[in-house]
Amino acid sequence: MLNLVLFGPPGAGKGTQSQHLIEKYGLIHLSTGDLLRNEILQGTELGLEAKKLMDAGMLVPDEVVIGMISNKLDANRDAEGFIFDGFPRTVAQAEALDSLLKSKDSAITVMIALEVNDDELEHRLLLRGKGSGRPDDANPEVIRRRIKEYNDKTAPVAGFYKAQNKFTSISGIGSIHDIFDSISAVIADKA
Ligand code: B4P
Repeated sequence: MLNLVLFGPPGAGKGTQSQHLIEKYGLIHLSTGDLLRNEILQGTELGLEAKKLMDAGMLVPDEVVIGMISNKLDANRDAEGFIFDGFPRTVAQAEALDSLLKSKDSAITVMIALEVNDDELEHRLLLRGKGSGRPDDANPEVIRRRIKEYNDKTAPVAGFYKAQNKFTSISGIGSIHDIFDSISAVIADKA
C-alpha cells in the first residue's frame, strides 16, 4: 500500500500535484481542504463553523479533521493507497493518523514536502484568488495569517516524520511537470 503525505505551506502546490499523482498511481485523494469546502457548500453545521475559521486563515480544530479522515479511510477499505493532501497539519493530527492507519495494519510510506518561499506563496494565492472566489485567497492579510499558522503549527509535523525516517523535501518552484517528476522519483525510491 502506498500512503503519501504531501506537505508544504498554503499554495505550495499540494492540490495541484495531487491531481497528477491520482492519475499516475490510482490513489485515493484525501484533501481536508476540499472536504471542508464541500461541507461549506452543503451548508452543514460543521461547514458553517469551519467557514469562519478558514475565511480568517486559521486552522479548523483537530477533532473535526481527524473525524473526517477516519470516515474516509473506513469508506475506502479496499484502496491501493492514499494521498493525504493538507493533512496532517498539526502534530496531534499526525499522531492520530498513525493510530488510524495502524489499526488497519497500514502506515505512511513517505512524506514529501514542497519547499516554496513566502513571496512566491503570496503571489500564487492572490493570483488564484482573482478567479477562484475562495475568500481565503483574496486578502493578503489572511494569506499571511495562513502562512503564520503553517509556521507555528504545521511546520513541526515535518519533525514527526523525520524521526521516523520518512521525510523528504523537494523544491516546489519550477514547472508543474518538473516538480511532478521529482515527486515520482521519490516515490520510486521509497515505495
Ligand atoms: P487547503 O485547501 O489545504 O489549501 P492550500 O494550503 O491553500 O493549498 P495547496 O498547497 O493545495 O495549493 P495549490 O496546489 O492549490 O487549505 C485551506 C484551509 O482549510 C486552511 O487554511 C485551513 O483553514 C483549512 N484546513 C485544511 N486542512 C486542514 C487541517 N488538516 N487541519 C486544520 N485546518 C485545515 O496551489 C495554489 C496555487 O498555486 C494554485 O493557483 C496553483 O495553480 C498554483 N501553483 C501550483 N503549483 C505551481 C507551480 N509549480 N508554479 C506556479 N504556480 C503553481
